[in-house]
Amino acid sequence: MAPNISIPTGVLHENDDEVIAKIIPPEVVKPSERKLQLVWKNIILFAYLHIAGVYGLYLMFTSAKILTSILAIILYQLSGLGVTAGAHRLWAHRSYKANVPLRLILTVFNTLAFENSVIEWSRDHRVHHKFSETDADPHNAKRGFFFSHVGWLLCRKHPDVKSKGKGIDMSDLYEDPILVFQDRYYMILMPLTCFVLPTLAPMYLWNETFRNAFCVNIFRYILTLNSTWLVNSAAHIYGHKPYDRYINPSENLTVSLLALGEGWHNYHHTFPWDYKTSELGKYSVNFSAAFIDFFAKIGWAYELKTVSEEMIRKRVERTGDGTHEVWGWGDKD
Ligand code: ST9
Ligand code: ZN
Ligand code: ZN
Repeated sequence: MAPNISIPTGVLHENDDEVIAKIIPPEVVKPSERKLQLVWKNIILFAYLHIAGVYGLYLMFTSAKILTSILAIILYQLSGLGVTAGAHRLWAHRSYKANVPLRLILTVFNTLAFENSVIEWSRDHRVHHKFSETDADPHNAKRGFFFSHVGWLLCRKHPDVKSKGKGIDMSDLYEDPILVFQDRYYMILMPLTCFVLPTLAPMYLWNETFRNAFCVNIFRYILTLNSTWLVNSAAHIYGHKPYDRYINPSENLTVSLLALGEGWHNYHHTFPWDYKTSELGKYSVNFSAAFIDFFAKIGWAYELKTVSEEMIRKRVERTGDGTHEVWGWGDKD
């Protein structure tokens, strides 16, 4: 039976592993057996969504109106920001603060993305960083590309995720009434925001057919999903490690392009509190950083956390794989 361990931080720091090793008794960390309990409801749902989504992509090039496709691309970006600038950088890592209007906007964008409520998403993500690539990591990349990409959503979680996850402090998110509201009414808000409204809008605003409006929106949804999942799979497997060669997360340009700047994953796992999740110049393949910077300019986002050049340089020298200078990771644009 695992003890109820309280790890007193929602914000993750460089030496967390050492702290955890001291807090958690060794017997709790013992490798346990992996019993695969498939969740057929999810397997059928995701299979259906992917078939409908691919058909939606076909319709975009054949019968859908151009406005329907433009809307899908815009919603992909907005829902993506709800995950990157919202669930990930603002809430899971607290890498900056946001006023009420911005938190409301990000909550709407996040609900459009249907990646579970911010509270549930952040709990899994904090567990992912704390226990990265162990059985307690919900999408442990050591179990292969498929498991870390989507497989983890198709089966019951490993018992270590639940036992060790209990120690994650989530009180900061439960103090935000916007997030509590989203979590409580998720099963009403999510279907309306992610599926119903984006299907009805093209039908009523420019006379799109139901089939085109529905399937193109499903394509938009699975595009955001797969772009997000690639951070857990591809960016934990492929790419350079200029900041820490001892971990698997890597710098991956393709993932960054698809995931609005979230593919710079070696940097992110090394310095998880940086609101940019990368060292790169603000706007080069990091739309999410540009978005946060814009709101910082108008005063809606504030207390943006970052990492000093000195700290990065020291870390690169100490643990980097030697590609930092070769690839110009530190260049400003
Ligand atoms: C989706 C999420 O796709 C994707 C997240 C990706 C994260 C990526 C991060 C990378 C960085 C950011 C990049 C962004 C890029 C964006 C680009 C955009 C262009 N700690 O979960 P349950 C306990 S979602 C502590 O049901 P099962 C807890 O007591 C897709 N405790 O486990 C819980 O009860 P409660 C749509 C935990 O039964 C209880 O266990 N959503 C933790 O094993 C049961 O929890 C879906 O399809 C924890 N971490 O089921 C839904 N976890 O919650 C999919 C659990 O009441 N999910 N507990 O406290 C499910 O159906 C289920 O979760 C399951 C596991 C079948 C997978
Ligand atoms: Zn990761
Ligand atoms: Zn993170």
